Amino acid sequence: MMIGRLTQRASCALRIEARRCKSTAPLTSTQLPNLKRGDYSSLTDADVQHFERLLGAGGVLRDETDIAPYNTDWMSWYRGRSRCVLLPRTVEEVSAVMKHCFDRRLAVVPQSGNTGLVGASVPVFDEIVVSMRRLNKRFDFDPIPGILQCDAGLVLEELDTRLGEFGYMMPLDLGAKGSCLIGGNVATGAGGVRLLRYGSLHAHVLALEVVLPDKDGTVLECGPALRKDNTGFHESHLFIGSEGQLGLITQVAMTAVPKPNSVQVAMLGCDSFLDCCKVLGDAKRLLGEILSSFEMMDSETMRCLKENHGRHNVLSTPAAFNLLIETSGSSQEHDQAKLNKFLESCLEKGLAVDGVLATSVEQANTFWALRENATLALMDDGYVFKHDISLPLKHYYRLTEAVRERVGSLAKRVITYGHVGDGNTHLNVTASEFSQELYDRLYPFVYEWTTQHGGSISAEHGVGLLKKRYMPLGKSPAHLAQYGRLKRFYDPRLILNPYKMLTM
Ligand code: FAD
Ligand code: 2HG
Ligand code: ZN
Repeated sequence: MMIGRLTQRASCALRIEARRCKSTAPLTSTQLPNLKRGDYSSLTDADVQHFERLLGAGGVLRDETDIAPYNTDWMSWYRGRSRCVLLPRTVEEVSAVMKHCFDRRLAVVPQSGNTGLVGASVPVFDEIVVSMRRLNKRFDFDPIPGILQCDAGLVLEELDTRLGEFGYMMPLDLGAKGSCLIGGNVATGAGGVRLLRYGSLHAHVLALEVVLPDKDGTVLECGPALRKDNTGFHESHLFIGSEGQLGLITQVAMTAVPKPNSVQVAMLGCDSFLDCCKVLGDAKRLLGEILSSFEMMDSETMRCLKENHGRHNVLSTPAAFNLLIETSGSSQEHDQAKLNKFLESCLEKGLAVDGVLATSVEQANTFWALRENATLALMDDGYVFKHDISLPLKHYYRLTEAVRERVGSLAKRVITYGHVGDGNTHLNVTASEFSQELYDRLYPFVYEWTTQHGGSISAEHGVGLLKKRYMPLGKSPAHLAQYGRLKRFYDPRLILNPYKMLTM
């Protein structure tokens, strides 16, 4: 029943790379005819020559086939018409690029791994894409205080692996870890499956280096890389979740966390969502400091994983809800005893109808593969309406039920999985293709229901183009006006990632 120290978990990296090459999405400008191109300059041959001088020929992509993956988002919902992708390798190059774009009033989209799920990382019209992929040289880690300083273009999984050599790991873990870049993670304020244990990026980011879209391409050092610094406004926090609206993040300093010696994984089946909540309460109480993930997949998710991917549930008793519970700690004996006691108590109290502990690293990876592949499995249905919502737990699954009732047979599936330990639901509605009727049943219903029940329209994926129109549901006019003033302060010509999160 027991497992030892877990090594790297499988990730969706390869599948993500494969998907990135498809560009079947309709043009965004055709989908959103009311969205008009801003008053920006158009790219000229002189601009291209200037960029080639700054970045070298390999730093400027112009070929349509090479550019196609940068124009389309991971979900293939949106497609822009950029004719130029820039690949700077240093902060000086990013600064020179932004200075030129400011001078010429050229619109720019910062892009990292392009795994974002709200259409924020791709152009809408002909914006220049500044890809951060090649800004990936610096990796400095001081293992005593556990502080990492690195270039923004390093892949999250690579950072995790390199930190592993020091007995540390990243406090952040998500299914796209093989493709997303740390700068992109910071810019989205990504959450993931370890947030319950280690907290959000706000708890870990110490300092950022950011290039501003102003006349000098100013390089801003936001904070020293210290655990404690109580001078000034802690500006780096403003860039966490800023979605490329305020500046380009070029370096990140953050805390890493010691890699646990013992990782245990269990799956529990519950008959009701109320029971899931009671199990969560008990997990917090009985597992305490070793609880590291508390994820949920409903029975529809399990059915989809089986039908579309041939992946079978690890529980033999079918249950309405499947909980994936992970503990991470320093003592295998202690952690196993705690988890065993906890599982027994859930079964004895009748909160769970079935439960299984992973007995090997391979088995634990199989449990996690179910959760991490849910996103990919449901895409095989055809079209996905995706939601990333925060809700008080008492309303968490009521949203799914309300949506099921509302869409009826118009949907192929209404699926929910998510970071239930953080109150973060991923409600996904699938159909064989885009349906306007289904769309009209879903929106604005889903987001209005969410805010009426004390939730947030975005828990971790951000706003982007997808949710921009619903921003007023969660933010007052005074808030939005303040955001507008901030935007103009950092980006006076409004050249950075236009048409997205902030309406100007
Ligand atoms: P991109 O998608 O390239 O960019 C995202 C945004 O940041 C854009 O607005 C872009 O303009 C901006 N940006 C990018 N780089 C910079 C920079 N250096 N400076 C300034 N702005 C920048 N997200 C979660 O939160 N939790 C999850 O569990 C999770 N799981 C996922 C699983 C899968 C299979 C997939 C496909 C996605 C998942 N995501 C998840 C969403 C996504 O991976 C995250 O939002 C991630 O942080 C995006 O990083 P990226 O490098 O791909 O950024
Ligand atoms: C996850 O938690 C990601 O797996 C993706 O945030 C969510 O597929 C989704 O809807
Ligand atoms: Zn998530």
